[in-house]
Amino acid sequence: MAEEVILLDFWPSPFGMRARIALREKGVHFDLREEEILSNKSPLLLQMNPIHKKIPVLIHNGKPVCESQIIVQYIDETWGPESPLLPSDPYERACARFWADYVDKKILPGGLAAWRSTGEDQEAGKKEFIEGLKVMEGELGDKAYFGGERFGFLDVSLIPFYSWFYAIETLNGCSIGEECPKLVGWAKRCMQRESVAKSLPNQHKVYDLMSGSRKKLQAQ
Ligand SMILES: N[C@@H](CCC(=O)N[C@@H](CS)C(=O)NCC(=O)O)C(=O)O
Repeated sequence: MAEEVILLDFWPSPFGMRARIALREKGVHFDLREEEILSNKSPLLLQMNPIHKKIPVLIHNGKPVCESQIIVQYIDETWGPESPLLPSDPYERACARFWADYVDKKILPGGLAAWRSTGEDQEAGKKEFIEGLKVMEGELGDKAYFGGERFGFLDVSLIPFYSWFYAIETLNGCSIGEECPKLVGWAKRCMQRESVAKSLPNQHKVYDLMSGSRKKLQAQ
């Protein structure tokens, strides 16, 4: 029986991008279903993720897997063992998971505050976002990818935020390229992969969305 793989998604979501990249890295054919996440969640989404009611949800032969980092690990364990995303060494695997968690705890909230807040909170958000990226740049060092020569789990976790860079820079008057040149070099390297290039939206489209929703929030 043919496998059925459905991804409930929303185009600007960095979490959705992780799942898209991982599926494409593994060469899995999937049915991408765009959700109207802000205004009209589908009955399928509510049924498949009744706890959080959020995308992404991967539905594999009718069974849902939720939460982007868990989805990427599920994809890694289910398909393409010859091209693993997570390292085989348990300690290196633990480190990759630690840093992916750091991305969600530091870079995500910083980026959200730099996007949605104003005044001091916006400035603090921008600082947190850039500080987090600098820490990640230190972790990258001189390697091609976070795991060394191979594109892997931590690259998948962080690269979606590259699609936010132009918007964060424009809304906050900063240059991430000047602050983190090696990290931007890494991001450009990742963008040469088809899996990544196909999964990240255009940075100007993300800017339009962010600046539009920012104006709406400020008008409230
Ligand atoms: N921790 C979740 C976060 C997922 C998430 O926040 N998804 C957003 C879209 S970017 C969503 O579905 N929001 C709908 C809502 O909050 O109601 C993950 O890693 O998958």
